[in-house]
Amino acid sequence: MTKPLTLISHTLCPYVQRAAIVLAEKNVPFERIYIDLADKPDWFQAASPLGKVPLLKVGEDRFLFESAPIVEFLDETEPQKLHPQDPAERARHRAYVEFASQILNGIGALYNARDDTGFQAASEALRAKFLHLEAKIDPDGPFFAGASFSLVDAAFGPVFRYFDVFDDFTRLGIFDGLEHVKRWRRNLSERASVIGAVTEDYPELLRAFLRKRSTWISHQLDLHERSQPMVAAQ
Ligand SMILES: N[C@@H](CCC(=O)N[C@@H](CS)C(=O)NCC(=O)O)C(=O)O
Repeated sequence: MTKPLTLISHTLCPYVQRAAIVLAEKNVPFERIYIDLADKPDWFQAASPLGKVPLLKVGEDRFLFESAPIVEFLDETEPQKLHPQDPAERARHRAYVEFASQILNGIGALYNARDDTGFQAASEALRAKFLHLEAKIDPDGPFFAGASFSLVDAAFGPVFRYFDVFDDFTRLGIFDGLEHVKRWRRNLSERASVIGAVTEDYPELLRAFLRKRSTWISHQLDLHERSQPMVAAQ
């Protein structure tokens, strides 16, 4: 019997989520190992040339690294293609997966901004990217390119998940008036593969990560939490 694939993960990593979503979309059984990126185990250092998750273990001592080649490998080897047939359209989808990575960098800029000015600048830069997407998403949905879930959708599920947590304690307005993007966001958030790509405590883990940053967003979170009535101990 062949051993199942193993996804080497971190609880918050959006790139790991891409691989988990693709595995779930294709109904591929897999194991998941979580590592502490602040204390990387020796075997991980040896297997990951860039020291990053995700890794996909595909055989004895055989690891794939970088989310893009990992999801492309899964698309090539498992049935139910998530990339389009047409080469030009496939190239366009690859470019939008990269676009999602650039948005993740923008989200990093947002949560690392030290003051309101930096925060607003990061927020506006993100809005400009979503404005672009508003004109590119299939207007009939439900997904990026219409009826079929694609690797672009797998890359954007984890992007929107950040905003689900941010929206609980701050008002960003990034998606105001972007009706196609809002509908796409909602559809992805309801997709089983996207929901199952993280553990149930993801929102609390992300808030804990934000609290530790001492940046503008941590300040917003702190203000929000102080304004909440104390939950009585059970
Ligand atoms: N380009 C990489 C990015 C992966 C990445 O940035 N992973 C982060 C966690 S989300 C990581 O492992 N960071 C550990 C480190 O840089 O030490 C990919 O697409 O897989």
